[in-house]
Amino acid sequence: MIGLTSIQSQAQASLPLEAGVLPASALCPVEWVNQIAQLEDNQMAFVPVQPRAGMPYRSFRRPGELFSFQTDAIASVFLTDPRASRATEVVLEGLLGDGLRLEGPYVRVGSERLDGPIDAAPGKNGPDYRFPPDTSVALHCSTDVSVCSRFDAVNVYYHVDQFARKFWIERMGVPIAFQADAKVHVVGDGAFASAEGNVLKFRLGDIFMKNAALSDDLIYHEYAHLVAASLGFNPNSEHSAETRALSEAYADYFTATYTNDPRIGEWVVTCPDRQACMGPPNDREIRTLVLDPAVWSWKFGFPNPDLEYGFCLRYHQLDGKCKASYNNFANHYVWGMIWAATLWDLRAQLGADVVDRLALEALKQHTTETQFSEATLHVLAADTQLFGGQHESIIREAFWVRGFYIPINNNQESPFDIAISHLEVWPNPASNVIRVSFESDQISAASIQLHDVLGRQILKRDFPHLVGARQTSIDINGLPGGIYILSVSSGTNTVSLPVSVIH
Ligand SMILES: [Ca+2]
Ligand SMILES: [Zn+2]
Repeated sequence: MIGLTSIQSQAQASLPLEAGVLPASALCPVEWVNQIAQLEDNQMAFVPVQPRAGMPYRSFRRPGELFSFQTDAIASVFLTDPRASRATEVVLEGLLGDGLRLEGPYVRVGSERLDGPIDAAPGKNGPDYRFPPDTSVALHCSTDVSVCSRFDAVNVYYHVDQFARKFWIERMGVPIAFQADAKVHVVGDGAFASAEGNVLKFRLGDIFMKNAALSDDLIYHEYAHLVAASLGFNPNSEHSAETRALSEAYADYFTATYTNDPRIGEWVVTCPDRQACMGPPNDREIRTLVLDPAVWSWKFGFPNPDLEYGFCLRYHQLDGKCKASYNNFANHYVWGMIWAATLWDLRAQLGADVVDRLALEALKQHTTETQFSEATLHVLAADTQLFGGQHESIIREAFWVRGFYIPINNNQESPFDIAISHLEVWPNPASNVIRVSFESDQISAASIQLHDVLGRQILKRDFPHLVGARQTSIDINGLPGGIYILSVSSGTNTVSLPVSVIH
């Protein structure tokens, strides 16, 4: 099984809508069809091969080493997406060899329909990639190869190459030591990346999306996943939803900061005609990083269970029914939107020059086990490392606004690193009494504190010097209902859990 990360969804609720009324249940997608594609020829990554025309070069060998010369080519691309501009003539720098194939140091691109599974796309009569754009429905390419546009692979090449050079290498100082292997004209909606073989696939579009090869932000999002993986952060479907949410969030954040636009997929998203179906307006992008913090909040571990984004209401011709769906409702996407929105909030306050570096440094500290609580500490650690901690209070405030609690360690009497483990709080939610247990690995003093969501200390209880397991009960009858943060401190460590009080 190959880990996939993608902007892709097909959620279809098929409930008939009566008399113009949209029942609440119609908004709940009943089906999540996520493509788990088996990618071909993965073993090639481990088999050293002699270079030949059209051979996919893998990350173990720098493509530049295989050719003694490179060639610039002329090309026609959309600088952003088809909505904003007409196609523009650009130079593709440093195609490998004589530039007869769409292959350079950072990416090679081919059409799955026109070039097959291996070859990169050819130019026309030499290093000339000026093909006419085709923005009509691309899906027909899946059945009629004569309508597949040569423009699409060139467009993907240009955006990956520019993002690698201008953003990752020049701006962020990230060395790119792999060549992405991109394919266009893949059947379905959306796009995906797999760090296995550094594969990118861009689909033709179907019900909810147009041709992903023409969407600059989808291209950047998927490529950002490969860069994150090359830096050691590559969660897949076996890892927790929080960790995968972080992965989606950084792919969206780096896309948004590079394009200076918080909307992801605003050109590529689509929704069939709704005819007489009545309901709220469709969302105009797949995701966005400008989100109401009252709704798009982690809520200290209790986010709204029905977070959704990317609404589409359509009339289904064959069924004669109105169908409602969302592009995002899986936890790793909607929770990722909360994290990405927090970074975007911070960018508005501190500027992209600061927050891009904070995000990159925090990402480098993440692992496939990282949860939000640890990830917030990574952002603070990044600030300490890069900026001497000068943005700490603004960072704490931004996370607080989005419902992330970052523990403050004010237990300074013991400078020792005391490991606190097995912190458990039950029942949770609680109405009369909460029970707390934890363990420490050394003889040490410890304290329990309870804070409300405004950061006010409600209760502090000190424990004498002990080692091992400790347990206590806290009477919460007098506390108003809501979310509280319970923290245990010992030595220089503090661990926290959210507690929900319900009366
Ligand atoms: Ca955008
Ligand atoms: Zn993704």
